[in-house]
Amino acid sequence: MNGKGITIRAYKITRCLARKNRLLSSLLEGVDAPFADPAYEQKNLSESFCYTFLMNNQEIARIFNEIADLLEIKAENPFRIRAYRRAALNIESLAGDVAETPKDELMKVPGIGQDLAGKIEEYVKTGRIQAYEELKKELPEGLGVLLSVPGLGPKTAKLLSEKLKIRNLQDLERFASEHKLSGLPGIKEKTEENILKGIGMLKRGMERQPLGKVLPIADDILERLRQKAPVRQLSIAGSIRRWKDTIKDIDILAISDDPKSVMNVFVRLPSVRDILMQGPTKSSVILREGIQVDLRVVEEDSFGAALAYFTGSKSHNIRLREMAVRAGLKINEYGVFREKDDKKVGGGKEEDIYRVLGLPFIPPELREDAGEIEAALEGRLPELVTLSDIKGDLHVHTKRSDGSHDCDELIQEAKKRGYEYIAITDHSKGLGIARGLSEERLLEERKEIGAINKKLRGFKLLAGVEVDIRSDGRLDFADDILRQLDIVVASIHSGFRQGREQITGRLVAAMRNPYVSVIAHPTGRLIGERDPYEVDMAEVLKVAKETGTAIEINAYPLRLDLNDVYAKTAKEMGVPLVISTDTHITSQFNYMAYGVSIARRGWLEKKDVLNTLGYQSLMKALKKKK
Ligand code: DGT
Ligand code: CA
Ligand code: ZN
Repeated sequence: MNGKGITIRAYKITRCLARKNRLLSSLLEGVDAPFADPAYEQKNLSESFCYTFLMNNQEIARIFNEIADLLEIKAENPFRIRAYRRAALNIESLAGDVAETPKDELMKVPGIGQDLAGKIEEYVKTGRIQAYEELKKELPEGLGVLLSVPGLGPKTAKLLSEKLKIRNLQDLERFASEHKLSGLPGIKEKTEENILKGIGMLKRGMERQPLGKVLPIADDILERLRQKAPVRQLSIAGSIRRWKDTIKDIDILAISDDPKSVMNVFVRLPSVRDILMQGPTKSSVILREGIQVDLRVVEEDSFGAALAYFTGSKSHNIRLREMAVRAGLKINEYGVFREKDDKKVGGGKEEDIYRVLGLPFIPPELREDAGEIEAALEGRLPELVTLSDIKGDLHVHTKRSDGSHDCDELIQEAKKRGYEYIAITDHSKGLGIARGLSEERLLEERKEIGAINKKLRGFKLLAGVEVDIRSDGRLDFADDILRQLDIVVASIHSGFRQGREQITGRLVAAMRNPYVSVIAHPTGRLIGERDPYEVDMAEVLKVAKETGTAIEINAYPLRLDLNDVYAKTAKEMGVPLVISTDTHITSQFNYMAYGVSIARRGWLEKKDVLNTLGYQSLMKALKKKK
């Protein structure tokens, strides 16, 4: 490890601590919100968790990616193009806000040199990057819009712009649906279909955004309200509190003796673009990012009832209200009332709602009317896995492939999170763009890991690989290589558009290999960017059970697959599961919280998740298959 690494980490820790007590820690620890269920408290986290997807970082990453696209259209130096893309990737997942990071610190981030650090500085100071503005002027108008369509690359965008003078989405949609694109060089009917799919995804993406993007924005608003508005209590509600993977809008509840002032602060927050309505008990605004935020100020003795009501889900609440009616009670957002004389019997605390119905507290992640009420009635609610149950991360990349750190740096960060082990799973040779490892480089890494393990105390590295399942269904490495490893994670990175049988067949074949331990990101989706591939998940889970192959819940906020619904099915079938972050830069270890939230929404308990096991038991579990 070098001095450089230490400075970056020291910086990140400071940032993390500064961000303590914020939304996520309150969501996880019950600091502000009255969470009664002790299993719900995911301690440990506030120390290590800090946010990614920070707004400035995201915007700069977007601009850098667009610069890369524009440079590509101009056929400029491929190294420069790659530099922009690499910098974008790393900025996106940086722990600290770039706006608050000094230039010399920025330059220690992998991929950022003098030139790009200067551009970031310029953006922070002036809100724009001159070179980017000029680049846009040089190229036809509307190219940026075309490039924002998922799956539409620079080459096609340029072609459509030049040959058909397409300048906006409406035109693109019309041309594609009238088959006026096919016939252009390189464009087939399939391309038209994909463009239409991309437009659909773009439109849907405007309606619902990934949790990983919205949560930090909500956190920022709560923090500003806490600092500037006279609030006694604040809580997030709605789908964010339930940790749904995508979010329509942000719902916030507050208690205050001076609601008017609270609302005045709220509608004037710097990130507010439009005010939809402003009243003493409810105000709604639209943020710069296009996301709506509703803030409600409620009475103290109604706070619990309002929290339950606005946390939802709607279908969960409907069930509760039906139960209440049968018990001669009435539940609404103000409290619980006796039907016969309207006497209020609860509502200050959220537990009241469940207590009056004779139910234990139901964690927000379960409130989807997916059997949780029956389970609560019968006393068989799951004891949900928590972040502090996680003992290690089984999907981690180093800079040998497309990660940004060496093993030592990863170990230090993993230890900070209280882990006992991590698995090094670099890409295999077939994945050229990710600098996938050849057999020789993999075995070299295996040797290095052996040497490091000899020196380590109380921590272990697992020697692994993320072996590519090729388009033809074969694995990238032969068995005599795979059998030398502690863990083999197999996944699909190509041939996403193959048919259902073919893709299912590839995954099944991988699982039938005795050395494959885990199937990673099993549906290939990228929320808002790429739909899942066609796959028969029931068949995949059946074979996973049969062969003893684990299925991954990938915690990367745009992946989050297996999703909650399939995670629950997998648990019921007895399929072993792992929760992994697919870390490429150390701040991404923090994504584990998102993975755990999916697991919780899938009813998983500690015993259902392999990486809650200590090192010895984990190794035993991994060997069982072979
Ligand atoms: P989303 O779509 O990500 O915003 O999901 P939610 O669950 O946050 O939905 P939202 O924002 O429409 O409403 C927040 C909560 O408020 C919802 O989970 C339940 C409650 N709620 C909203 N509208 C109604 C309604 O018409 N009837 C009932 N019973 N509850 C409602
Ligand atoms: Ca909502
Ligand atoms: Zn990976």
